This record gives sequence, structure tokens and C-alpha cells, in this order.
Amino acid sequence: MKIAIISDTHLGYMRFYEDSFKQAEKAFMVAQERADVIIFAGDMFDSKIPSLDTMERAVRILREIKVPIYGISGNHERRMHSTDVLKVFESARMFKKMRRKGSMIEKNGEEIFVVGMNSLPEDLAEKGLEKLMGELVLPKGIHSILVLHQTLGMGGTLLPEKLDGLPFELIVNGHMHEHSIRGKILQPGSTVITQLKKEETKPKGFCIYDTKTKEIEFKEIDSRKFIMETLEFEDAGIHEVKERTQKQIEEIDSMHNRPIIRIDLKGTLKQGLKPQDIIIEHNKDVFLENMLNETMIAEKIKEIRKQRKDRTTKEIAEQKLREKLKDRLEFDAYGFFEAVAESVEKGEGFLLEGKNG
Ligand SMILES: [Mn+2]
Repeated sequence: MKIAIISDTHLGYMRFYEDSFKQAEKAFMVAQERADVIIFAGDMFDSKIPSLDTMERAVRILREIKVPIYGISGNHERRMHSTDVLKVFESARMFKKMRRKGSMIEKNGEEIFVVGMNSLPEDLAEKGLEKLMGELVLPKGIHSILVLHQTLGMGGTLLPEKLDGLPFELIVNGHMHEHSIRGKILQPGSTVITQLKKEETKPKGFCIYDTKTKEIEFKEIDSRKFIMETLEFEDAGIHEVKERTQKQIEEIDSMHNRPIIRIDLKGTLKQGLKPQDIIIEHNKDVFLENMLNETMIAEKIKEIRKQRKDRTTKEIAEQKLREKLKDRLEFDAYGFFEAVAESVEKGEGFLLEGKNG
């Protein structure tokens, strides 16, 4: 049997709304051409309660899929005590929720057994899986697959080494948006970019698993490229930062078709300039991470922390305010704040008489 494994389509994801539908649609369409059944590993939707627009567009995609889709809900769909969105699609016969006690899938005389554990809060995942395994009766001699949607290691309670020992031929895990295969643990990755991190610069797609050969094929789907760059500056002026950044954006734009671009701006600005003085116009698919003067800011925080040992935060804040307002206002703003702090009436009195009290 050929099984397509798709995960984390995040339909309705606001930042890349159109991409979320287009790319999921491609994955499902190619999957149904190539496989007998589709397994979905959670986070079909980005929101627990998707908008009607998102739901309608999802219906238009799923109603075209003629092979059965079995799946679990991810953390984005998880509603512990009420109907989740995938239940709605199950009632509409476009989706089959996998069960903890497993279900048999049959195709041309071949049977496989699939077990699904809906996403659990990470601290409960290990206990949840132990309980599932304790109650599970696996049919003998039948190819079986476990489907999860959790963090494996890296702060999660489920450890990949522990999963290796479980009696399944394949373990599918959603949630991780980067595609990876480690032993019998398969993470298909997401079909859309959601985090703008290095891991997301890798190709997006889904997997096809052959139960006979146990081979896994990654099918890349046509998706917009995500390019990440860092620009370093030293005592730079506004013009320099602007010019180099814009040039970089133009260069990336000319090499790809509507790329998603993240540029990290690092280093230092000319004395007197603040990171927020840098305003660069760009289209909505460009994300600028302005980290200019970050080490300077870190030093300033350190300095304040040091001062804080001897004085209260309020005192320091007052001093900073005094320094800031010095020579910038006609009237005694600090005196005004003092008056307001005492009472609104005193503040009013200050404004009328131009002094405190
Ligand atoms: Mn996800």
C-alpha cells in the first residue's frame, strides 16, 4: 500500500494566507494521484476556530480528494472538552479521525493498522502515550503505524530513543515544521512557512511511504522560496543602512519568484542614532529584523541593573525622564507628573498655575 503522509498545512495562516491554501492543495492533489490513502499528522488548520472563509476553502480542497484521509488533531486544533474542527470534517465525511485504539485500513486485500494520538500538552505526552500503549491491542503480523503530533526531545517529554522501541513499523510525527527522517520516525514537515527560521528555508512537501518496501519518498511541492540573509554594519548612518538593505532585497527579488525574505540587520549605528530611526519601505513579503545596536542596548540594560541594586526602579526612571525632558519642553513636565501622581486635581492645578501646588 502507498500512503501519503502530510502534516501541518496550517490553513488560514494569516501571514501567508494564500500560500497556506495553494500549497496544501498541491500536496493533497499530488498525494491522491500517487497514494492509496492519506495520513494527516495534525495542524490542518492554523486556528482552533477557523473563519468561515477558511473552512469553505478547506471544504473546496478536501471534497476533491477521493482517497480516504485519516488523521489526528494538532496543538492548533486541540480543544480538550468540545468539538474540534476536524470532527466537523469527519461528520462531513471528508476526514476520518484516527483512534487511540487503532483502526484497520484495507486496500486490495492488504491490511494495515493505524493508531493515532491527538496532540497533548507536552508535559502530558509521555504519560498519554504510556496509557495508550497499555490499552492497545496490536493485531499480529499486520503492518502498523503510530501517528503523533508532539515535540520529540528538545524540552518535550517524549524522547525519540523511547519511540524507537515501540512495536510499530513506522512512527509519523507532525508538529515539527522541518522535514526529517530518523530511524523509523518520519516527520513530513509543514507545507507552509510559519516561523521564518533557518529550518524553514528547506523545501516544503510531504512524504510517500510504501508499506511493502518500507521506502519513504519526499515529494517537494512547488512553494515560494524563503531566503534569509544577515547584513552587518559598523557606525552606519541611516542612508547606508537603507541603501544596502534595499539593494539586498532587490537582488534576492530578481533571483526568485515572489520570494519571502528575512533580513537581519546587525552591528552598530552612528552615535546618536537609534534602531527605530531606521525606516525602510518594503513589500509585505519582506521581514526586517532590526537588531542594530543590540549589544549597546544589552549594555544599557546591564548598567540599569547595576544601578538598580542601590536605588529603586522608580528613582532611576525619574532620573531618565528628567534627562530626557531637559531643555525639550517649555514647562516643567517633571513637576507636572509629580503633581498628577499626587492627584488629578493637583495636576490640573499645576497646568493652570504653571507650578506644583
Ligand atoms: Mn504546526
